[in-house]
Amino acid sequence: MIHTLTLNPAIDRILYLNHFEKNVTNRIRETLDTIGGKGTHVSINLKLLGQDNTAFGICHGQNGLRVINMLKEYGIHVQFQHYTDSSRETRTNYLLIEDTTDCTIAAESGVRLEEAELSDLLEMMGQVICPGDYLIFSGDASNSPDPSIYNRILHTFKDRDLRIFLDTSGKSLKECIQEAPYMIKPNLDELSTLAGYAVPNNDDSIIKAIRSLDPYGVEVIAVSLGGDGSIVKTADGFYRVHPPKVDVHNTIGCGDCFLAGFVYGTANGYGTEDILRIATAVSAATAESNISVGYNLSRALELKSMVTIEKIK
Ligand code: TA6
Repeated sequence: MIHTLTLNPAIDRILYLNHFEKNVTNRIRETLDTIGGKGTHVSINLKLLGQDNTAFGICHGQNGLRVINMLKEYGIHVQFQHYTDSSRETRTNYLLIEDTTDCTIAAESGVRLEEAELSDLLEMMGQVICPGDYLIFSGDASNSPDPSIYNRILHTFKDRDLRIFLDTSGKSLKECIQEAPYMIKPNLDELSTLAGYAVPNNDDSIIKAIRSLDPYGVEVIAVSLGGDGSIVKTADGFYRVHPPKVDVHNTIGCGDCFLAGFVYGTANGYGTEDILRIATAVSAATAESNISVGYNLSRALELKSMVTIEKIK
């Protein structure tokens, strides 16, 4: 079984405007609320591929209820701890999407979690997770009182031989990589943080930085380069992946969708190139959508044949 974990879910409030300019009044043309938080997005994108999965998480108040209901609408097994006991509300993230397709996110810090809430979550996860399952840690965890929360979860379920996919940033990424997750998906900034220097944006420098992470024993490192595709280290070597040219409406959520495609291909026994092909195609199809989660599946399948993959090392 595949499970995602979202410790800091959100409502994504999408603000469409012609152009965003600092220090002036910007007029919003249209707004739209959808579900936010990287783990919830991975769950939905997996489900759109036909892959059953469980979404674990913690949420609060009315926004939390909306998050749960949106996940249920997709037919996902929802295992969220929902608290209504105080004035705490699951966060709202503001996504500014301009006509130029430039995107900016202003993310709230989210509800500060309590130790008891984390304990409840761990207990619930313990009842659901089985040996050999896939667990996807996705998104911000800076709202946790325990900065090593992902590590703690891994220690708790050490005997269950889980396959861990990690897509986070900051301290959680630096801490959790120590536990040798199966896959990480850093962008260039996150790779620079891990490598300890500013990695220049060219293939050779990126490969060198990925190699510097060898001591951590992470099998797959997929460095996302936005519209320029990705460079991916796998057990078979390094690959340069070029996405198809698409009519981009918004790039928010493409990384979550890449991860969902990668997990889907891996769970369904695809070879490396086919995994990269499906991950890149669903991600490109997401860029064609004007919201932050979801894509047209038949379009994604059509785009698969337009992904170019080179084995580079
Ligand atoms: O990748 C897009 C997204 O999942 C949006 O839903 C947005 O709310 C944001 O990322 C949340 O990211 P964070 O790192 O704060 O968990």
